[in-house]
Amino acid sequence: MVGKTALIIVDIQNDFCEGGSLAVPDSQKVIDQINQIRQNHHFDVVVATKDYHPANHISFAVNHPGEKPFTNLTLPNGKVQELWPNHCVQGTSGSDFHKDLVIQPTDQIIFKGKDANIDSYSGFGSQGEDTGLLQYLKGQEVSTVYCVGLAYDFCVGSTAVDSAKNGFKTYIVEDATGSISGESVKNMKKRFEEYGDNIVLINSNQL
Ligand code: VGL
Ligand code: ZN
Repeated sequence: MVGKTALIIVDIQNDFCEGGSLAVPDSQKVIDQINQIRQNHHFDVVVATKDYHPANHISFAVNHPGEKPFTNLTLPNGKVQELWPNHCVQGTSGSDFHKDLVIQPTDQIIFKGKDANIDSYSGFGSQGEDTGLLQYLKGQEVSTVYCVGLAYDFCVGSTAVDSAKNGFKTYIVEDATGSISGESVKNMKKRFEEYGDNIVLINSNQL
């Protein structure tokens, strides 16, 4: 039996879009591209993720006195945490989907980064946070995953890595993504290497 396809739309939330606290360049183009993709192609399953942090979240620089956003901090447990401006705080408009993003009632919404002490870039979660995405995709008999959204170098890339790790044939539709920095794009692409053909970078005209 051939498995089903899933489109995973990562973090198209106000804070990552133009005017937001952690705005990613070209977000409006990304939104338009995602809507176009949905209009022109069928996916058996559509998932939209939300970064969804409490105000005291570990990734917010303000919660670490003396530390600045866009720097790295080594936590007491040895993990390196990137620090960010406050973003996607639970219950604020910054955490809402951008008004131009097409969302259907049947789309599965997945929340991540909900625990104050755990950051999850991946829609699948991270050590200590299970978002339910893996179980959902398995339940829907998905075998192929297409990743789009913001930001390529953090949440989209991490979601793709976990998708491949979990055995899904994984595509990133690059022209439907936006990135925070060239340096972190380079680092993310290095992480893709060990997955060979299980992570494929394409553009929407190859769908
Ligand atoms: C993201 C930084 C912090 C993302 C989320 O969605 O790529 N980036 N939290
Ligand atoms: Zn975040």
